[in-house]
Amino acid sequence: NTPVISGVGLWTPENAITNEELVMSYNAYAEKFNVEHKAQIEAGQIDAMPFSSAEFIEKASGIKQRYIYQKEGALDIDRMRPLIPKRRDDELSHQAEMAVNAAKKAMLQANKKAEDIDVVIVSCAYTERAYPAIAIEVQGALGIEGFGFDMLVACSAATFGLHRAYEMVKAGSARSVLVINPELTSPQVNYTDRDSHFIFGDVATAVIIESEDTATSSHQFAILGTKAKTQFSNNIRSNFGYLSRATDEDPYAADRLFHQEGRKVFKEVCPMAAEHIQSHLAQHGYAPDNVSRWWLHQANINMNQLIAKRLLGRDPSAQEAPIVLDQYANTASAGSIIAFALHHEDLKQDDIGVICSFGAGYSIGSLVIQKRH
Ligand code: CO8
Repeated sequence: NTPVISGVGLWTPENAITNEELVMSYNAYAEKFNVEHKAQIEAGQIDAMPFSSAEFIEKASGIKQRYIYQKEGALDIDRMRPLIPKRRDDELSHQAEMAVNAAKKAMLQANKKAEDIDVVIVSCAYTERAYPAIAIEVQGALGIEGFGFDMLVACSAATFGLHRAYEMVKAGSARSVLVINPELTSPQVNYTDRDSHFIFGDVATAVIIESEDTATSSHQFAILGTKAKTQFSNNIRSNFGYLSRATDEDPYAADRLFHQEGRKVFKEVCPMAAEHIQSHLAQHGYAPDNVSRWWLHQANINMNQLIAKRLLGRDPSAQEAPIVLDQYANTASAGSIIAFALHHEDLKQDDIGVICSFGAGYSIGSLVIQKRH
């Protein structure tokens, strides 16, 4: 009863922001701040805001642009956050809409109808409300019986969601599981922070996992095994949460948004991820050289190259370890699934691949998969 990935869906927002547009907006904001606070800056009471640069962003991260669910507001220097219209309780929520868009594509690719699916997992870095679960709203919108639930595991939400789906199918408790990652990150980006304003983009991905006995799609990957690891770290953090109404904090304070110690993350996560992947492959009797494709978490191009180099002892080719960061930026947990969605059809029967996330938590999640046909 081997669980297989039988369909993947990628929904990309219509709007994109290039590095140049982003930097123009940030620099105008910084300049305005510096003019307005000239006296305090000159008196040494506060620091002047430094300027950002498109060249730095591309070199440090590999990002050229990012997609955004709602562009309005994000580049407005009097706002610096997207303006997303509030929806009524009787309308489909924003994240559920993103999720449904990706889910329909995955279902189509897997030849699955609503009645074939038993479970919906919505797994991402943030959900727009606590309850009812976005997954249950999506389940209702798609007309799926059975049950749904939400999971939050930051960067590893997608892989950890796939792990749960694998277990349910393997145990025979579900026929097909739909795992969706509606990553609406832009409301959590601090567009006034030079170090992080460029990192994230919005996207939704979806994957169908089912038993090999029922799978009929043209591209199927058997899941040979899953492996997860977490280790607590404050180096990537958001203090946004429901307690803030009681703690009387400024709802716009910088610590309520995504913030990180990027250098520490880089140094600590790269060796952890390489070691994790190596030991996961070894559990299945494989070495990194046996792997035809690496669908790695997409946080930073230098990170991916370093991890792949540690594993292979050489630079990976663009085909071996595809990068989608240039177009999509970091999309929290969805990055490795975007890479998989765009770069899996050319693999040959029996080729081995690794899907692996790494990041906030810290959390690492991997799947060793093998092309069936
Ligand atoms: N423009 C120009 N200069 C800049 C800019 C900029 N935009 N930003 C920083 N600089 C400057 C710095 O101030 C510094 O100057 P100085 O040397 O004078 O101090 C210099 O450039 C170098 O800065 P850094 O040392 O910070 O630069 P790095 O080369 O280390 O690159 C990165 C910075 C890109 C952040 C890099 O450290 C990195 O990618 N680290 C790992 C990041 C990572 O993996 N993060 C995980 C993200 S978490 C995640 O994936 C999901 C979380 C949940 C979702 C959240 C959704 C909102």
